[in-house]
Amino acid sequence: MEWLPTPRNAQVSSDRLPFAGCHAIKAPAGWEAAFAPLRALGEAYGGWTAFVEHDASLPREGYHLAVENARITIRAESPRAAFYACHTLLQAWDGKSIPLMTVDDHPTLEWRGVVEGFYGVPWSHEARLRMLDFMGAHKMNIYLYAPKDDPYHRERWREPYPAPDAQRLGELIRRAQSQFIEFVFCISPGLSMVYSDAAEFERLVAKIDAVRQMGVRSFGLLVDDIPEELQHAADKQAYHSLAHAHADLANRLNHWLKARDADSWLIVCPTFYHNLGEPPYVKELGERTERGISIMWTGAKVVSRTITHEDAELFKLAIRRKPFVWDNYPVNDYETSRMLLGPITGRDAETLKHLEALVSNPMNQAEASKVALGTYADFLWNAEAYDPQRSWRVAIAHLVGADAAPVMLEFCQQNLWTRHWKEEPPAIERAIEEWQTTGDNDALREAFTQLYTLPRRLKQAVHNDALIEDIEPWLLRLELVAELALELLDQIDEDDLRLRSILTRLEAIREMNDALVCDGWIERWIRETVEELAEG
Ligand code: 14T
Repeated sequence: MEWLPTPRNAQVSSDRLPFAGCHAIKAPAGWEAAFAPLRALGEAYGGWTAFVEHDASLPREGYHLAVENARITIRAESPRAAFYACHTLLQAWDGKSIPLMTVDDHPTLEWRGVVEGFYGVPWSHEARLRMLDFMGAHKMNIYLYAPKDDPYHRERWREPYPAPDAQRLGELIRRAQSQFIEFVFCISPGLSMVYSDAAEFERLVAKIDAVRQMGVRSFGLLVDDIPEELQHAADKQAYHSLAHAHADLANRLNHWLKARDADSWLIVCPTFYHNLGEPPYVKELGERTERGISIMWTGAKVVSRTITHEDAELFKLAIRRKPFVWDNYPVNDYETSRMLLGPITGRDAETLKHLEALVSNPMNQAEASKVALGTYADFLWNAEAYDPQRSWRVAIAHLVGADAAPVMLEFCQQNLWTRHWKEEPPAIERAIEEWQTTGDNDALREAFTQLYTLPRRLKQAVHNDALIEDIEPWLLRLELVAELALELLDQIDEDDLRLRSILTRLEAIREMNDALVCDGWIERWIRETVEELAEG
């Protein structure tokens, strides 16, 4: 079974029964939204009835699902848990039949999700709506709205959203609700706010109140990537330190929120968000910030290749609460020529024990981010059983379908590197090394041909247009550089070197598009080979 995330405990029979939806769903009052995914199949005639029951003894978000002869029973801890049971059921359905099975399931980590927190072009409204659906279907339960380059989020934080933006925001909030996702509206006032000024606080809460009125109860106060010292004379007067100012603002905002809704939630992203708790700022923030306010952390680095449980324990000690992890993978805003299409690794079940939440900061390319995000959904739900390679395959299959999965995997394998995120060198590096010792042009031609045909094979197989649009520059670049590498091999074989023209074409490719594939190995091979041939 290609479930994503992997259920904790599933007994699946080889017996399958035809299934075309339910003709009746019996559930507790008020739980209607939880089985919308089942209802979406339509009301089918014939045997199937779903019985949904509330079971408060189950773990948080836990559910029990049984598919027996023509009868589905779901026991769930909450409507959200019932919603997840429906998705487990739907993932087991092949469009015609469903296996007899029982599933017992609940998540490893309480809060699992996405922070749209990168620099550069924010996701489109459509991409966000699709992302929320994707998250719900993969049992992720929290989305932080924090695109750095939404002007009303950071630069012009004081100004209200214009009506059309506010309307789209409302639509996002409703979509998140329908997917049982906690919508967290974040604001980044730290570039200009005078923290001690009462009028500034009023502006901040006016902005937040408008979003609160749309049904949001969770907010993020982000003061990352701002000057590391207090900027305004009034603040230097009022506060001993930056941490003092931030804690005071967070506490005031939290009181304001709690006075309006006891279930509100405030999450703070500190200025020093990557360390092991040693900066005085972090300790002071931890001391002064009231309990119940969450504090974010990216691990020991901005982009943390690993986040160990030792790291998490140190930061936890400093801030006096479990860190809320803002995980900077697969974000590519710091190196936009690259894509990150590998599974999440470098965090484990032990790490999660010390965390309150973990949200992934993805790429500007929303659809392509779903490869990594699918593996996050799996890891965060069932960390004990997490196998990155299996998860990777399944995440890809969910995104492009089983038939296109092998070719998409081939492409993903070429896009695993950035300055901060390193994997083993790509396979083409081995092929090049071998060629250097054997001089076997045919073997290398074979390897380049695979890469040259990959974009075309991928476009034939993958019918997800948004995904193709996301990766188009990388497909184009791969095709062109692999083609040029093949041309150079031909020139060598035919003893007909036109090196100047090779270099001119390479330059033209670079000028038209700055996407980098295979960690730049093909281009390097062309350049170095041309140089050697020119010398020799
Ligand atoms: F808030 C943080 F947790 C955080 O990670 N902030 C930004 C984030 O918006 C960005 O997407 C991410 C990856 O580039 O890193 C942070 O931004 C930085 C970090 C730096 F070290 C921007 C410039 C830096 F020098």
